[in-house]
Amino acid sequence: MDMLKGGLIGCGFFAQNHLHAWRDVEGAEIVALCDRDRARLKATSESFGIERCYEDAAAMMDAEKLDFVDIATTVATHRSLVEMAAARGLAIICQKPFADSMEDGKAMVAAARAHEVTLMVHENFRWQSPIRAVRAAIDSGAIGSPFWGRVSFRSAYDVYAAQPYLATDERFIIQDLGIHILDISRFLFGEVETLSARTTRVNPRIRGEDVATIMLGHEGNVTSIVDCSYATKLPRENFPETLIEVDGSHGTVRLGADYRLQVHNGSGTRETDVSPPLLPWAEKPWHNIQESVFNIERHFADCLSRDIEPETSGEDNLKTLALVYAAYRSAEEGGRMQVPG
Ligand code: NAD
Ligand code: 89V
Repeated sequence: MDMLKGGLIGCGFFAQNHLHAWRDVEGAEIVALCDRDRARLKATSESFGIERCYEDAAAMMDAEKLDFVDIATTVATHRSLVEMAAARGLAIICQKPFADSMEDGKAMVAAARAHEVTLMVHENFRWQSPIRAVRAAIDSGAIGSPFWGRVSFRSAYDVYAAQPYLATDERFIIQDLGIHILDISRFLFGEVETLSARTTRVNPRIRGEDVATIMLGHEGNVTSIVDCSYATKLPRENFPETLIEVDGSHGTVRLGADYRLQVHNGSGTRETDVSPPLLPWAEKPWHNIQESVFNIERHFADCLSRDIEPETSGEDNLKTLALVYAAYRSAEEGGRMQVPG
């Protein structure tokens, strides 16, 4: 099979993880880089030995023979870059948050459909191996039918140092982090019929909300709580671990700190260590997220080579995006129930 050739757009903080992971993905490689910031482009080119560099994305797409683009810019540029790539018949993997509005998200999905190109969202948290282990425990039937869940991310880690836009954007935790946690809840408990949210800002030095608590009513009468905070000062910092509780008709699953997975039912309690591997280029505590970047990129390459729809396709991600916007609407109305859409 021919090697899939990709061009990466946006050589900022998180793209460095993309590039490390692409080196390990069989059957795909990044052959060209683009960033409108010349210094970042040069530094990334030197770090990864990728010599074909562009300051303009359209110029890169027109000059290079690419199969796909990897969009690692912040959200404001996603729609124009996705439409540009789709019009040229290129497959696309695009970072989260996929879109700034439902309208933009739907337009991107429509563009990909019109040009018959694969569009996948880099919604990577559900690709973390501890999260996959929770899903496998549920799917094994060990706890019967889930009826309640909690997906929780609480931290006081200084995320603003590496990602300064998180402190200055009008909206913060639901759009940046809650989007992952809501997606995990969809992944574990199914599609959402109703939602209610409350938010607050604790840190006076940032613009948006840094705490959100969201109650979701899923199809099949499952209820879940998604709670996120970047204002929670714990004795032990868990960043960037997502902690999970699932109650089922025959037992319970708990994903606790330090990646301890506990499955309990009438036969007893089984505890396992589901720590993600520390990839050679990764560093703690980010290794959990970094491993999921490799997993999602490998999935994208696999879908392209087999011509199948990715799990976190643009179309799928519109359902997660709808939860984000419903959560903001609900919070603006003091927690009133919303139907996502
Ligand atoms: P960043 O600001 O560090 O990097 C973005 C880069 O894109 C900058 O270098 C900028 O010059 C470049 N850029 C912007 N528009 C461009 C354009 N039109 N053409 C060429 N280059 C352009 O941002 P970041 O922290 O790396 O975040 C990038 C995206 O990754 C965001 O959407 C963020 O939410 C996401 N992110 C995802 C995860 C995850 O786990 N999935 C983690 C962190 C960040
Ligand atoms: O994963 C992310 O999207 C990051 C962070 C973990 C800091 O929220 O922005």
